[in-house]
Amino acid sequence: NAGHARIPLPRDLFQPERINSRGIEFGERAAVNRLVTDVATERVSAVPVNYSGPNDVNRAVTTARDGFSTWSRAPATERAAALERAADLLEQRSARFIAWLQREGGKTLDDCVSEVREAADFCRYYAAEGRKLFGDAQPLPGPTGERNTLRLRGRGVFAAISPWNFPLAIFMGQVTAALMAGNAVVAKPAEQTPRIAVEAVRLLHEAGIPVKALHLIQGDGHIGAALVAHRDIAGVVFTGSTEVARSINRVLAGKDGPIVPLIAETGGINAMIADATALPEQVADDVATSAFRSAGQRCSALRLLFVQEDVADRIIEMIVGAARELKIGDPSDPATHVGWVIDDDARKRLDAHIARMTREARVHFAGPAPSSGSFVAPHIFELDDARHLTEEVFGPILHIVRYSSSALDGVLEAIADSGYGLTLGIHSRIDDTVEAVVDRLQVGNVYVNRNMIGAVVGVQPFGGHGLSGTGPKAGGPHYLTRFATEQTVTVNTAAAGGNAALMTGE
Ligand code: UN1
Repeated sequence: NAGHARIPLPRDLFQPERINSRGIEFGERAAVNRLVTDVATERVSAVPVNYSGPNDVNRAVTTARDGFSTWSRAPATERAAALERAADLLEQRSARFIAWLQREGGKTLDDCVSEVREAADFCRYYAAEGRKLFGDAQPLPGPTGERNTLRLRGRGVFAAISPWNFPLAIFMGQVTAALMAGNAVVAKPAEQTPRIAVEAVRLLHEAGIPVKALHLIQGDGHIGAALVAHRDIAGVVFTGSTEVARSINRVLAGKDGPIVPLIAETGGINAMIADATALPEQVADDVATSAFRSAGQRCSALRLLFVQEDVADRIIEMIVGAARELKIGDPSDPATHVGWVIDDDARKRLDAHIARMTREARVHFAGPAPSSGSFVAPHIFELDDARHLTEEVFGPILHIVRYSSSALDGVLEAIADSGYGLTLGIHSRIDDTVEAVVDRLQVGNVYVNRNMIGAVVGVQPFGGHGLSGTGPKAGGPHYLTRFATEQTVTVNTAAAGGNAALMTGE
């Protein structure tokens, strides 16, 4: 790949001392060496990251409780203003964040640019929603002589556990929602992407979030479990696998003390249906984008395409053509479509799936991949039964199943039976078919005659049902309410000596 123009990267990016910071509570345990691939040199190097231990968790949560009492009383306008400053700072420093996302996340330039924008969108969207929801108490109807109001307030200390695939956008989305609702936060980013989280937290502190109200701890699932298990956690927001969401639920269920809500956004075996009336060129384009962009490492990504048999050969040929056009390689090269998968463990898991599919399914496409680095080439397999795909495969691997025109019901049944319900694509020019499919399936995000990734904050609120999560949807109008408790105040306005301020609602 030598010779491609590269984005100049900050020199100090990989200096270990940059990882430690005031207000960021970790380091009790000895440094753990994370293998990080430096895209500038294509060299894998070990970067020491200090993992937090149980004492760090305890210190962070205890300090955050303190931070909560002040932050939760700050006016909503002040909390919103801090989020808006964070959005401004993100935009001013987008070049640095793009560089970190590339180096630590292995993402392509397009993906990094979109992700920084999405992170800023989350800040601005939750600030705007928060001004409406957390401003004045809402008056409620009531009989004469009584005044009722409803207001939302923060719950306490929220645990925010975020994934490596959107290490900036989802991290910022979770944290800013919890903060806007008046909570203090202890955030635990994915162990694969610790550095971006450090920079994000620094930026939020600089934007005006009090250091005591926002803490960062680092580590793997053990430290996440210790955080969730802490007695003073008032809520958990999590994005990641269904399996981990279940284990969080078990930890929460086993705790003495208050009942703690979980907001979870998990995986999916996301399907697309293309019938005989679909436009083949558009299907091919949308399938390639949905299945292979971001190396398939999005929970929204397409895993399973159902194509009506009359048009299947033609459509599959066009999808293979589109896949052939994809350039896989150095994510810092602007021409690259498919960059790294996150790490070597991910590569091995995906390679094992590819080996199994190569034995058991029909291979339509097996792309070339550079021999060094954690690359997985796009693959296209055809299965004779959708039920052979039983779990989410988090990479650039597309599975196709043909169906006959009389078998659409069976297709919908297979999709429903998976138990997941995150994204769904449908390509058809028959309105009745589209309506019937949308109506039959409990799926969080449905995309008609377009690709099925890239939900825009505030425009396509994102999140699913069943094995795909609890809702409410991120980037949607109901999200913030789940981070808050509701308080109804009923005042007997006829009573003498009542509290004057409460009576007038001031
Ligand atoms: C995820 O992959 O965890 O619609 C979420 C999209 C993104 C959300 C993906 N906004 O592709």
